[in-house]
Parts: sequence; C-alpha cells; structure tokens
Amino acid sequence: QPVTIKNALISVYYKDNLEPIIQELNRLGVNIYSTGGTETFIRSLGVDVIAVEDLTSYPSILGGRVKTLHPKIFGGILNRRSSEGDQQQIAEYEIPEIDLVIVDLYPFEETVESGAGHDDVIEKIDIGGISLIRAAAKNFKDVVIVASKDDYVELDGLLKTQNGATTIDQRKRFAQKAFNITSNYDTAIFQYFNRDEPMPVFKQSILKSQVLRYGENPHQKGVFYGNLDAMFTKLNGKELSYNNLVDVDAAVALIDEFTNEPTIAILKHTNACGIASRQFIKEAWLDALACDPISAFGGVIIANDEIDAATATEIDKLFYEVLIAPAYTDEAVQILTAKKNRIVLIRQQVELPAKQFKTLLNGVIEQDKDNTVEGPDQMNVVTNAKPTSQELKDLFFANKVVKHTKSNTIIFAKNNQLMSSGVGQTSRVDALKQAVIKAHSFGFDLKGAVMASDAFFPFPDCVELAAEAGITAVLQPGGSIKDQDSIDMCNQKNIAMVTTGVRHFKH
Ligand code: 93A
Repeated sequence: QPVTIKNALISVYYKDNLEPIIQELNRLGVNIYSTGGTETFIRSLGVDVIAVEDLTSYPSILGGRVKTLHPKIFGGILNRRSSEGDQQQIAEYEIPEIDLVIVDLYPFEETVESGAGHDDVIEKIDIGGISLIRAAAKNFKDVVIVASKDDYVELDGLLKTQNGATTIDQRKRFAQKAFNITSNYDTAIFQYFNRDEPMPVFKQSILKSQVLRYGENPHQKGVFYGNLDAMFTKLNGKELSYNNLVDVDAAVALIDEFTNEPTIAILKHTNACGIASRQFIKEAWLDALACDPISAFGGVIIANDEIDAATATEIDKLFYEVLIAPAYTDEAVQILTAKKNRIVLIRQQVELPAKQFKTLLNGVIEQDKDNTVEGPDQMNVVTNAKPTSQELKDLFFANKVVKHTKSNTIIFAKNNQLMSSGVGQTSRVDALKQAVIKAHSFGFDLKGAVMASDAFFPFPDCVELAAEAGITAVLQPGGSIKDQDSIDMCNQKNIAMVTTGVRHFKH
C-alpha cells in the first residue's frame, strides 16, 4: 500500500546534497521537523521547518547528547498506522505521524581515522540518530528511512516520479540498507573499543558488509564483506552487482600482471575477451576490442594507465558495465559520465588478501593466491626450433593471460595482443579448436602467433592442430609422461616449444 509522505524528520551531520530533497519536500507540502544545525540549514534555504524542541517542548540537553530522544518523536515514527490502539494513543498525546526520516550519523569512523582524542571519539558515538534509523527501519511498513547520503538521489527520484508516495518494496529496500548502515556503525565502534586487544582471527574478520541488490541471479540474495570504498572511487553509475564484483576481481588480478606498458583488458564472465599492451592507451583499447568485439559488449574494462579524452571517446562507443582505471583526465570524465548506467571507477592501490576462500561441502577451503608468472628466464626450450625474441615476449604475454583464464584454456597471442582464446572447456583440444575458430571469425591470421596452455598436453593433438593453424611457438608447464610425443610433433612441424614447470589451473 503506498504511503504518501506528510511529515518528515531530518537530522543530518553533513548537510551537503540535501538541498534538492528539501526543495522537493517543500514543493510536496511536507512538514519538516528538524534538529538544531539541520534546522538552521533548512531555514537558510528559505523553507519552513519546525524545531524538534517545539514538538517535544524540551530543549536539546547535555550538550546535544539528548536532542531527539523523546516519545513524541519515537511515537511519531513507531506508531502502526494499521493499529487502532496506536492511533488512539498518538491522538491522545498529540503525536504527529512521521513518515520520512533522513539521518546522517555523527561521523564516528572519520573521527577515529582523524586521530582525534578518546573523548572526542566517544562524543561521536551517535545515540539519537542511530535510534531514529532503527525505529524508522523497524516500521518500514509505514515509514521511509534514508540513512545515507548515497541514497539521496534515489529518494529525490522517487519523490519526483511518485509525488511523495512510496511502495512497500521501496520502503523495505531502504530499511534493509538502513540496517546495513547501523550494523556497520556498531561494528566500527566495536572495533575501536577492541583495537588494542590482540584479536582472534574470527574477530578480525568482522568486515563491513554491503547488501547487494541480489546474488548471481535475481532470486539469490547477496552480500559483500569488505571495504570497496577503500579500493575504488566511483565517478559514475549504479552499485556494483554481485557479478560485477566477481568480474572486477578477475579484472584487477589480470591487469596487475601488466606493469610495463599501457594495457587494457576487457573481461566477460571473468575471462579476458580482449587485451593488448601498446605504447599508447588508445591503441591498447582499439587492439583489445579488436580481439572479440562481440563478447566485449556489456563487459568489464580495466586499464593500467590514465584514460585520456581520445581513449574515452573510443571506449564510450561500446556498451560496457564497468570501467576501471587508475586515473582519468577531466575531459575523459566528462565523456564517460554522460551515460547514467555505466559504472566508472578510479582504482586506488590497496593491499589485497594473500589467501582465497571458498565454501565447499560442509566447510571452507583456503589457498594461497597464484602469485607467480613465468617470464622468458623461466622458459625452458625443449624443441630444435628456438622461439624468436618477439615470440618469447608473446609467450610471456600469453602466459599472463592463460593464468587468469578458466581451465581448460588455450591462449593465442601475437605482438602483445590476445588473438583469441578457448576457455573453460572440458578438454584441451576443444579449447584449442574454439580458439582457432574464434581467431578466424574475427579475421586474425594466426601465422606467427604463439600459444599458451594452462596445463600440460597429454597427447600431441593440440600442438599438431596449432601448428596447422600457423602457431610457431608454444608454452606449457610440461610434466606429462607423454611430453615427448608433443615435443616430437613440434619438431616434426618445425615449431618451438618452451616448458615453464608451473601449472596455472583456474577452476
Ligand atoms: O547526541 S545524539 O546521539 N543525541 C540525539 O538525541 C540525537 N538526535 C540526532 N545525536 C543526535 N542526532 C544526530 O545529530 C544525528 O544523527 C545527526 O548526525 C546530528 C544532526 O544534528 P544537527 O541537526 O544539530 O546538525
């Protein structure tokens, strides 16, 4: 049942970005109740506002520690509109029905991080604000709760398009986000109080949580535990979805292999469908896209270098989900933020966990991340033919990509560009066949290209087909009892093979 907002309570620490909402509430004729600083701010916009003190007939006391903690406020929020008893009581005690609550809490974490003294930190433990959020979220059936500046835009949109009305689903979603905020707020306080204690591992793992719109599919719920804000600054777009996060993780791991030259990768479902290293970032983009412009649609793009206007103009031609780069020129930002739904992120360098975890059966498995990648110095030539210096570079390039691609994988590369790949196949020869077909379908001539395989070749069929497709150098870990069959085949076809001794499965 839609609720139309008639009375709002606004108590915000930071007042920025609030003005459009105040103007909209004013337009809708909503009564606004507010606390000291917020009241002054609203009045300064020329909008009428009722001080909470006038509602409660109590001043703000104890230096502001008790401002909103009063039955007239909490009764106004918590009363059940469907309960006759509640309605009688609020009439008896002259309590207004408050149907929108906007709070921005005292900045506890920020105060801790600023290095402020203990007393200042304690003063920044919000009591009234968090209670307002809790009460309004509890009564989401009748009340809209906006507990974060991040949701102002969404609220403004709803106020405009629905003329002050909201649906139960919308209110429930706001409540869900609100409890996410209160739980993170309390976690931060808990961590502050425990910061000098040596904590057992499970306590350290109390991370910030972020409720996702849904999991891998809309019928699955999802939550992210961690601190995305520390890693990315969002310039544009909606929230990262579960699948976005999975792809962004894969993208970050892949791009971190490429530190020398400007490089761009495009990923779909965690696999690169294009990647190229070039002297200039725009060329890297064009050659990454050329690999498979069909798969690139709706992909995640990651760059290891600043995006300039010329590159942004090219990238903007493609529909993508997420773009990540360490920096953007101002002009590039203008170009890339024109389309609402595309997520544009600046990546900060932060230390990432060294371990990976996954639930499995009735437990969890943990492993070290795959942190090695073998370059020319670790490549052992096992054939009569030796790779040229360009082939060695390309084998290195291909080995970095193979490591970050789902097994079974075959990667074809030439001149620091991915030509094609076969990914996630149940047999290596199928992966190879897929790679050959893909390369040809996008007009690549594989003559002189190199091949990398994530694991060894149990049969000589892969190198035979590769040689026939034009591949002139092959990288594989080696270690099959039948290695010699593949080596013999390479010698017969006069192509080079190197072994690295390190397998890079990715399941
Ligand atoms: O000190 S409090 O915990 N006591 C309260 O009763 C109370 N009510 C709202 N802090 C309280 N607030 C907080 O005041 C809000 O969460 C908000 O951060 C701030 C807004 O104060 P002002 O409008 O005076 O700037």
